[in-house]
Amino acid sequence: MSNAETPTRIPPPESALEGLYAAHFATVADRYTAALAATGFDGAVIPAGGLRMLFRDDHSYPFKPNPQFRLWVPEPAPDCAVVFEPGKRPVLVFHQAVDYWHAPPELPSAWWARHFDVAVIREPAELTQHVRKGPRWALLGEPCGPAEGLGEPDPAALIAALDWHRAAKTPYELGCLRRASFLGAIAHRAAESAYRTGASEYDAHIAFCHAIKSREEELPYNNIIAYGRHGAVLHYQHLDRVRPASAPSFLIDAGAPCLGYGSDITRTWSAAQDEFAQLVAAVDAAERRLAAQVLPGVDYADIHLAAHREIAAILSDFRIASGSVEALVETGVTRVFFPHGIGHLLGLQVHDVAGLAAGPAGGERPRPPGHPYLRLTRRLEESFVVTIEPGLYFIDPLLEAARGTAAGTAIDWARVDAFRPFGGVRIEDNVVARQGGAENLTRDAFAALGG
Ligand SMILES: [Mn+2]
Repeated sequence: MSNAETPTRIPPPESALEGLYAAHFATVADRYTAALAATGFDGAVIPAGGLRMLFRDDHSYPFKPNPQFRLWVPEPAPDCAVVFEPGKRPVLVFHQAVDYWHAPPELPSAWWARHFDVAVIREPAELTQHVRKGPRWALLGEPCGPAEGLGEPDPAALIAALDWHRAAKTPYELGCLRRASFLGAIAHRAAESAYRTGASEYDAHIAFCHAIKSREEELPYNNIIAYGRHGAVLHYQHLDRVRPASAPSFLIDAGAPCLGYGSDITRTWSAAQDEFAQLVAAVDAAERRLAAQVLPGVDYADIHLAAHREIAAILSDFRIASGSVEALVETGVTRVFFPHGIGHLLGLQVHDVAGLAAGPAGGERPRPPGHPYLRLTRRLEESFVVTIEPGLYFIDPLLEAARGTAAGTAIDWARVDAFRPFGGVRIEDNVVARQGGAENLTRDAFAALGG
């Protein structure tokens, strides 16, 4: 973006999001009020969730708060809950155990806390004392104590009505996501530098975390750090401690957190100025064209289909496959090399909710036939935040399945073999649908860092 509406290029620190939170809080309260009324509930109990213990052990998995709770509370602690009744001040029921093994959570005094009445409990079971008898409650999450009296668990109609509206982000949420992209860009730079100076996958991962002072468990999802052929595994999960003798390419799919929101960014690098670097540049250029299509009113499935035409053109330009763009799409050649969706909604959850929803009353908007992995089929609206992530990979099992089929006859197998050691390319940005033009949070973030 370079027009006059460009937001401050370097996002403010988290404390500066304070000014946007009051309006966000009001919007969430309005959405809850409308959704509860539409589905016949008088109020909602929204637990943060608790610490899950390992089987027959005395310590826990990392705390991953309930996203419904996090929509309200930027800095959650375990075993808390929001109790919301339309027209009343929401109550934050705050669990502060008497516990000398752990540092007890401090009563929230941050900028967001003054929007709540805070009620301290010493045991999770005391939550029920803060839920009035009589009203019809919905229980949106897993209580840590007894669920009795806390309402109907996870009512589908209410969840559908609430989730539908999470696609369009409030200015506060956009601020969080803008900052998450900025932090992600900083960390990506650190990981790339580590790759270029001899680090292993594991060390590049640690460089990523260190650059933004994040613990692994705070990241929005597990980092995908893939050297060479590992890049052909879409969700490659190992972090090899030893750098391989040959690491001709580096695919990193990793995001940074900001108050519960996360970025989801992928870059691919070639070690040399070789043909794979040109392939990366071609996918990068296609990604920019696709990201520019993120506008209100656009059917997201059309961007996905446009991505297949982009991939077809690249396959043809690089003589990886032969045939017209239409033929390469129609015969399924592009699906061999680009076997996932073009992206998804992004927010409190990396694959954010209601991507396939037909409306606030539920139902599903079907995927285009033959595209089973597309996670978003809605028409974009102002302030929707999505990823755009075209890829082009050399995936052995998909290539083997194509050999001998109509798609296989279009593929130049010698060219495929030449590219296999590089694994694949994916380029992924986080983009806001805006009437005046797509706002690319990720490109803006890298640009703010210079380059
Ligand atoms: Mn993604």
